[in-house]
Amino acid sequence: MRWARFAKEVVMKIHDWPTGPYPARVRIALAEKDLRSRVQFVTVSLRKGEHKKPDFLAKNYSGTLPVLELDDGTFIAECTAITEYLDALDGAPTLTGGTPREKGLIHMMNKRAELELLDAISVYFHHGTPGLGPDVEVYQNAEWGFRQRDKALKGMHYFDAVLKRQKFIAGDTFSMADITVIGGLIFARVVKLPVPDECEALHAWYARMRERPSVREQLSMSAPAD
Ligand code: GTS
Repeated sequence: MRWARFAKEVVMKIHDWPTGPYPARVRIALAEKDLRSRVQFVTVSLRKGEHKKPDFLAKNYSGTLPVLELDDGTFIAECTAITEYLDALDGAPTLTGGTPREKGLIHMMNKRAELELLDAISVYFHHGTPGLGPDVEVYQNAEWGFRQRDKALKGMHYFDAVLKRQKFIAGDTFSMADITVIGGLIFARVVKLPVPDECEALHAWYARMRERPSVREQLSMSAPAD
């Protein structure tokens, strides 16, 4: 496909915070797709609140990382959207599904991984802990934060049950949904919310995930190994 060949030559920029759990999702996807060498990373300091400054908000209205910048000046935010873009680049998607059924299931489980785990832990981090510090966290609601922490714990049990009946989060192949749960467990470690011991299938799956070079490399940056 001509467009795919063209896309392969383009160097992309990704604005991110190298050790962040959401940026980890895109970095793992890049490694899985062998696209790292095509990306220039631009660090945006979360601790200094650079992601809430007008310069950055002009790139991503939501003020979150990561953001993909294409060479025509297009900005694509949201990990799911960025992963879709990367996965479509070579015309041979491996992370977001090939058939309509795979795509449907992967998107459903990916959204569940965000709602029930990763986003819940993120809210806990920003509301139930000091988060990024008083200069950046201008509004905090601890009660909301703790409710989201409890939701994430329930989410861990849910994904444990899923993994008792199938090998990967969205079925029998590794996908974007696995990467999102990995992001959730990276964040869980940051906020010291361990996966309960009884979630044996989730523990076993994560041990397998950590053997993947893409995940191993990211974990060596994000957090000390378990
Ligand atoms: N829905 C967004 C996505 O999927 O891209 C969420 C992105 C997100 O929350 N990113 C974090 C962020 O910008 C980065 S990190 O915490 O994982 O490093 N957080 C800063 C903030 O103030 O929300």
